Amino acid sequence: MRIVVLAGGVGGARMAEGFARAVPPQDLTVIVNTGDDFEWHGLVVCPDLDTVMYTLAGIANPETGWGIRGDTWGALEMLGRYGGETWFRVGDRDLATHVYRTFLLRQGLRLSEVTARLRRALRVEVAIWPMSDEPVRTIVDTEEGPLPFQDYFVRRGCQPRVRGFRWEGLEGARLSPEAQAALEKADLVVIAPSNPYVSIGPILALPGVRELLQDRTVVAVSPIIGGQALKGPAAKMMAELGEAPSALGVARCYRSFLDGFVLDRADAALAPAVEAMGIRPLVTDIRILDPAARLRLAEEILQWVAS
Ligand code: FO1
Repeated sequence: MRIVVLAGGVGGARMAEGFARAVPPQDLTVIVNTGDDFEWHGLVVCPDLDTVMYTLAGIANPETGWGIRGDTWGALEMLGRYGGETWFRVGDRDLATHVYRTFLLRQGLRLSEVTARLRRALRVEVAIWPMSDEPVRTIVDTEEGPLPFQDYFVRRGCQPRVRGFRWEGLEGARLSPEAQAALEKADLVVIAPSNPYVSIGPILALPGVRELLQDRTVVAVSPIIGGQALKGPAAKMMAELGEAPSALGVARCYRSFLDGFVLDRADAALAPAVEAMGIRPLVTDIRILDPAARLRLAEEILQWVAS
């Protein structure tokens, strides 16, 4: 069975790791959001791609979910001494990823090719593809005006109230050819427990993706439990956009193409409403903080889809 996981950052990486433990590497492809990407002191940083890659390579920082375990901060300290901005914390080893990625991109390689080189060097056998080779940048429209995603997320700590989202570069962007091929061949597409607006939203906004998903078996895992996001600002964003922050609201975002929806036991009471949308619910434990839980959830989803 060929599985494609659509992923954002930490939640996406955790779900991808569960499937990476459950199936042979050639059966799994992870398509990753690049709307969070930005230029940092002249370097191309792709936080979600790196979070997925470091997690599958077994070198992710377990405390933050992003960055590299045991990384040091010498370069960042030095940048600060020069008066450079240091609110986005790049560790010394992580820095090498951005240096080498930028170097390869400047040589003319596509982001997909660069990503394949990096993950293979880290002995990651699972294919990880950026959603697009063209830059797409999430802009968060807030009550204080438009903010580039990392400015909103890291520098402002998600404080400004959200009014909506836009994607710069979307007009000229398309699904990367590798991601497109994987989706076309997929027997099962799993939408990871990632933020539906800023992690999965950019992937779905690319031309043709929603149409492709309508022809496939698609299940999504809720990033919300009991009205609270597993990680990050998803629940806060939903509330500010006038949507009740709940797993049901997430299912609604995907309803036009969704076949199944995985929600937590704490939200079991929402299952009938999911079913009423014509979507099969699976109620289980969706907290996947450790590798064993990630594998267990992936296996449960596979058994459920097969049944
Ligand atoms: N998130 C933070 O909250 N603070 C940081 O300083 C930070 C640095 C960082 C460096 C590299 C990287 O790959 C990710 C980093 N992140 C940081 C996480 C990142 O902003 C978010 O995980 C995603 O963009 C949201 O999915």
